[in-house]
Amino acid sequence: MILGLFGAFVASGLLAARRNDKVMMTDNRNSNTAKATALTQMKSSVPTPEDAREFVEGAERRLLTLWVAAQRASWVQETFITPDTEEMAAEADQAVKAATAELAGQARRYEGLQLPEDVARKLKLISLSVDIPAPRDTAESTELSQINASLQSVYGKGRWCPDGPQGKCLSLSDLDHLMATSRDPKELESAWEGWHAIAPSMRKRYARMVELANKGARETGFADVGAMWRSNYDMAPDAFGAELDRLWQQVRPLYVSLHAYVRWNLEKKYGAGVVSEDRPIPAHLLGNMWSQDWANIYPLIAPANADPGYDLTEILKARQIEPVGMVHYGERFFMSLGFAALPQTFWERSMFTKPRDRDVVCHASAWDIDYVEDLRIKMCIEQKSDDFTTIHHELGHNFYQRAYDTQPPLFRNSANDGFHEAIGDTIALSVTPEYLKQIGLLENVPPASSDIGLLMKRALDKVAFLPFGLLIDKWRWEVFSGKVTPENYNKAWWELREKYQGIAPPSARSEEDFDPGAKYHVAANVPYARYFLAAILQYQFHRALCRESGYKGPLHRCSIYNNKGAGARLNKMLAMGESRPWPEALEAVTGEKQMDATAILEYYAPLKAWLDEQNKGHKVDW
Ligand code: X8Z
Ligand code: ZN
Repeated sequence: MILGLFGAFVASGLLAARRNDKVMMTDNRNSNTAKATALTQMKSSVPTPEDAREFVEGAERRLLTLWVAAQRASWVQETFITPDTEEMAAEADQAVKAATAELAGQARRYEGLQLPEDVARKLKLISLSVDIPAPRDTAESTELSQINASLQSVYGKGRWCPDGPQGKCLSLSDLDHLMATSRDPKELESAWEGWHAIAPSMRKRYARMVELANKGARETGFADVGAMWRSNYDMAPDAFGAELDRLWQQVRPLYVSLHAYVRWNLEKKYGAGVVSEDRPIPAHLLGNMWSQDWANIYPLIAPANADPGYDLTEILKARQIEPVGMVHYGERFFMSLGFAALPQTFWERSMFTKPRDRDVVCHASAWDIDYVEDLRIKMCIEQKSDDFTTIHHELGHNFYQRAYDTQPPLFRNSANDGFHEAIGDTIALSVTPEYLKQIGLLENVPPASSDIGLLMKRALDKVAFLPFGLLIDKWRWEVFSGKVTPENYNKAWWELREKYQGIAPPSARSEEDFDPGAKYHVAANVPYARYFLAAILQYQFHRALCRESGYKGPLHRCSIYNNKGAGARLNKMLAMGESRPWPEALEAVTGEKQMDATAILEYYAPLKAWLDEQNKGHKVDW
């Protein structure tokens, strides 16, 4: 699936046994014949580039089989959470982790050899192919896989039962709806706290997971799991950290302007006793459980005289477009760019809506079960605008997966993980009023005077997300490095939330709580810097594809719908998979070799100027 991929490994018995054999041979034989034999064996054991190629190809065959088995087990667990499916998913995950560890250990034999680029790249990618590496010890690696599967289940089964477990309970979907629509601060605060109460039970297990995974990372040659995650970007881990900070500095002024405008408008709405220009914004008032997407409070802060003139949620409802119909709109967009239709099995095997009779992980994801054509999405789609966008996001993963399906298994991935997250979002940026009119969902395209409204709506989703996208892994990197210990998990979390997002918890929190665990990607161990990168990259891709299509107007009104030239350019990059360093993939679409936030700044430039005008006389920053 494209959220997690797999966890860890273990340099297993096989490798240990071989090492022991060698020791016995050299130690116990004293005759000249024995010495000569040992010498020949040592010579023949110096590996050649050909050996390395044979090794990686064998490793790929072995991993592919295990990956497919783990995907199947994981699909069943996430669409039917029971103790049995959890156990089966954990077992399949452990098999992947064990094999990866063993192969990563063996790959070190080829270090220092002059190798063809593709072979060297694959050797490096073996150890990076799991997100959570397991230690060599089988008992520990089993424990780690069980912890991971159980954290995922706790999250999937999470609900809030205000009147106790016998009373009526609210699922995350119910709570999402409440957070999006309620304007009662007390009710919002209770819902926020109710959901966050699922996480304290994860705390101990999370701390143990950190210990075990770090052990695995060290055994593979990384300082800790955070350093391992940062090593996956074709640059030194520290350089990657600096790159994120550089991009954040580029976009921070835009975020700060939006934050200030939202804060004083919320103060107007709720009063200074609830929100004040002197303090960070309370996290429960932003229309989203994690304050990561603020689009739901648009009506509270909508600019006067800039009504975008339509509301996609209303259109979907009025036209009775069902979940599967919404997915078809997404598919047709990709087809308009020249991509082939999704396979029949996609429609038969995907989970589009929340089943009524069982626990599932509703958090949206895209899957490529057999790494060739068994593409699926898993979502609990509702008739609303954000789900329309998320469908495009997920299909972006699926079309990427299919574009690279003829690459060797270790290259069947995106150029870097930010690319995978950015493709569907790039397409969703082309869901403009002009596009909606073209496909018959909208009668009149709103005039240019509506631009501030349109941009504001989008910025509340995309610009508001930026610091959140950054801080999740800032927190995890410090947790994995040991800078933040379990005694400080929550404190460190809220320090980062304040520092980057300028938000505060609705009520006092303590180390009894485990607020990071109330976010899916922490419970499920999915690295998160990818979403920050995607939030920047999607505008870079959008700008390049719009140029390719010959478009000349403002970026936020450009749609590449129906443009085969743009589609071909995009496909060129997708088909490369992870076979080349990501700057080359970026260049294939944009002609640029650096990730660069000037495209997102250009996109929102009219809004930024407008916000700065409105914010005059108000406090900016926190
Ligand atoms: O997890 C997702 C996707 C699946 S890869 C729905 N996203 C992040 C989130 O929900 O936190 C997309 C935006 C950020
Ligand atoms: Zn995604």
